[in-house]
Amino acid sequence: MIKIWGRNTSVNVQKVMWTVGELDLPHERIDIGGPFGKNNEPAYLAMNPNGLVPTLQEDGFLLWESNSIVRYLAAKYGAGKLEPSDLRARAHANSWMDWQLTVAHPPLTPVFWGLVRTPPEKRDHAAIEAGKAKTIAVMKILDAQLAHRSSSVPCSSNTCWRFPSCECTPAKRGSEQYRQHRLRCREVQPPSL
Ligand SMILES: N[C@@H](CCC(=O)N[C@@H](CS)C(=O)NCC(=O)O)C(=O)O
Repeated sequence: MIKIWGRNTSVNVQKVMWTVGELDLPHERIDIGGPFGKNNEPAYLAMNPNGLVPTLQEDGFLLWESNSIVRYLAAKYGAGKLEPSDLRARAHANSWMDWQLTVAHPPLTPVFWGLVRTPPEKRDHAAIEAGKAKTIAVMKILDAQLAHRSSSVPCSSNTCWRFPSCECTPAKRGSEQYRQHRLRCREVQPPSL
């Protein structure tokens, strides 16, 4: 049985849970980190010396770094599907994953923490504005790249609600099929429609 250690409010845990959901893998997720704490206790540090979430545990095998976990699960359980068998297609997927972690995510952190997790009187507005400007610049890169390829996501995918550009029409989104998609997303609740 696969165990995922990490609170489901963590974006890095969420990407692993999304993968677990896509592959429909039996699993257990254990709340740790954030308000749950325990991630800096010796027992957890023995699994992940960084004291961060997520950590994957599968029998005696331990793995940390969210992208590495996603790649491991995709390779083991989604070869040729979630993990492209074409090496160049896989390399492109890997490059966007690395881009997300190293380019897109860092400037978003001060914006998210400043606006969502910090009370108004304690906000560092300069840091929020700088992060916002950088995030907009970075998202323009993504936008320009997506302009050159099909951005529609097949309606058969249980990921559809996560993509604003999904080919699902509002009518389809109200359908039983779409409701079933949403139900399959067990760990992360979809936004209200
Ligand atoms: N590069 C790491 C970053 C992991 C990370 O920064 N995790 C954050 C949550 S998103 C964390 O563990 N924060 C401490 C906590 O939750 O207590 C990864 O992708 O797994």
